[in-house]
Amino acid sequence: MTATAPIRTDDAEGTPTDVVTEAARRRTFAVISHPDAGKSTLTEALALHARVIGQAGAVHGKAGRRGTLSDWMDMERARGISITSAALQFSYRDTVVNLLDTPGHADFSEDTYRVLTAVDAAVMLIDAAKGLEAQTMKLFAVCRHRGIPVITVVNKWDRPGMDALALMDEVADRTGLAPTPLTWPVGIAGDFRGVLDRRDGSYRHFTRTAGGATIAPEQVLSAEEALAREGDTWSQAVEESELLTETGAVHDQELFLAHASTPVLFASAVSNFGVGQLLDVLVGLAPAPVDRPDEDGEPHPLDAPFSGFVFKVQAGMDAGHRDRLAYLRVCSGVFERGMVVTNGRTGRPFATKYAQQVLGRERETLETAYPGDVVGLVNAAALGVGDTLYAGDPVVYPPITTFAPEHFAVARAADTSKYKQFRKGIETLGGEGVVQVLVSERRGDGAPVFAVVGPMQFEVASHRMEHEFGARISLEPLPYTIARITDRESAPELATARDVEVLQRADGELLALFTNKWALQVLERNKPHLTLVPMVAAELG
Ligand SMILES: Nc1nc2c(ncn2[C@@H]2O[C@H](COP(=O)(O)OP(=O)(O)OP(=O)(O)O)[C@@H](O)[C@H]2O)c(=O)[nH]1
Ligand SMILES: [Mg+2]
Repeated sequence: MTATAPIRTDDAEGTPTDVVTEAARRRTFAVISHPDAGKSTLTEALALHARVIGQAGAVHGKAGRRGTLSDWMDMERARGISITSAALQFSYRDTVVNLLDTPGHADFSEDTYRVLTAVDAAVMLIDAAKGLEAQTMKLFAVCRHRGIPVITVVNKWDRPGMDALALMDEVADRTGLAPTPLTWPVGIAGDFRGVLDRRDGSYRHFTRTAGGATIAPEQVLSAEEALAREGDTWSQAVEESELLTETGAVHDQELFLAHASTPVLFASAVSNFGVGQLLDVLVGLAPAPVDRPDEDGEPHPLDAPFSGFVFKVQAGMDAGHRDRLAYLRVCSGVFERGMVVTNGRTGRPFATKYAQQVLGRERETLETAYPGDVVGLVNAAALGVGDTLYAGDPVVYPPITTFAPEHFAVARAADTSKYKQFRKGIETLGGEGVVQVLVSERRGDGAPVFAVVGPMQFEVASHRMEHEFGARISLEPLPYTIARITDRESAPELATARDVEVLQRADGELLALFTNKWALQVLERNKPHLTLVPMVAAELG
């Protein structure tokens, strides 16, 4: 697989082009949904359409295994699910696309949430047969909360599923967003022939390719030709589309950007149907980067000197090199490889010599980046999630929330002679946020506590400790279920209470753990002077 040609960023004279113009041709978005709706498949289909890769599907996985471009971790390939988000940058027509494929599983929702802090729009997938699933609903809520415009894609239309109009009703009733379909399916779910393009009334007929490995040929037909070809199936699509128009389900750019409506497209990611339309919609309708609010809510101008923030840290992408990649979202100015920037958290300089453009697991050197771009900074041991980097006047972007952990377990090295590897692994996984790592003097460094939103995070941490760091661990579950942020003043008194334990997280925050809500309520009632601040619950984001 070869990555895209380097993205042109300089004009003929070699001087940097206008940062505002460059920002205007960036589209930075996340693909989100309930597990299994087809995010990684769609990600690959988009890359295929943009001609970043030559073939989609089985080609990238080993025989008998499924593997997509963005699912690179061995555990992901083995299980067929995404565990960690992946970034892809490519150009399409005159647009630079920064796409982030996220994991759907609720246990990894912190990772998805981190990505949502770094994007300007989201593509929400709905499985045509399953409709709005639990995680989909939570993600719609997170997008509303953060004001992220959502483009909805009804996927898997090649399989039997729900009625298209019924699906639109469900979206309207349950998300509060008015669905405004841009395309409408010709053929019921399971008999996907093409789409009616509601913007010009034309028929886009798709043709299947072997295994969906290549772009599906698309034929554009007029309404008359479509009627002659598809008969009643076409007429039904037209009637339904007219019904939608009568009820006002028509795209309105302002309402979309204001998070009041969501454009809808119909697709089959696995057959590459409807994927070209989605790319065009992303280019045409998805918002470009705008001035990003800083910590105080003050918009920081796009054309200010370089600034950006780290929204994700990932190690272990390259078993041969054991490096650590920090994903930076550029918010203002021009990023140039080699520039020395300041890390706002530490005040220390950071040299950006090893900046890369990321394409799943593949990477290549990146020279210049503009607002909206996602830059991979290699061997960035000094960078943590949420750090702001800047070149000019100091700016601080809002911190990235960690979610309230609900499961806790003590980790111990299975083989005590591997203690060094154990320490290194724990530090790395904690830094990435794979698990939150809590320690206390009483327990000692050899027995850190893993705190997680969902138990699959334990599995990922164990797997990576063993395979990446060569330090197999045992995990002993603890009976706690609730965590609150506390402080140094309250800690001694909390430590004496029953069913409570205070531990320190790697970022210095003190967490009080409770076995149940009654233990917490009793303390809150009897000792109101104690600091016990709730953490963000996973469902609220
Ligand atoms: N029939 C059909 N199957 C699809 C389609 N898109 C994806 N799939 C299949 O659905 C399964 C899940 O696809 P993924 O792309 O891994 O789904 P995902 O949303 O990335 O899953 P997570 O990242 O684990 O949440 C795979 O077996 C895909 O081949 C589609 O359009 N039609
Ligand atoms: Mg996936």
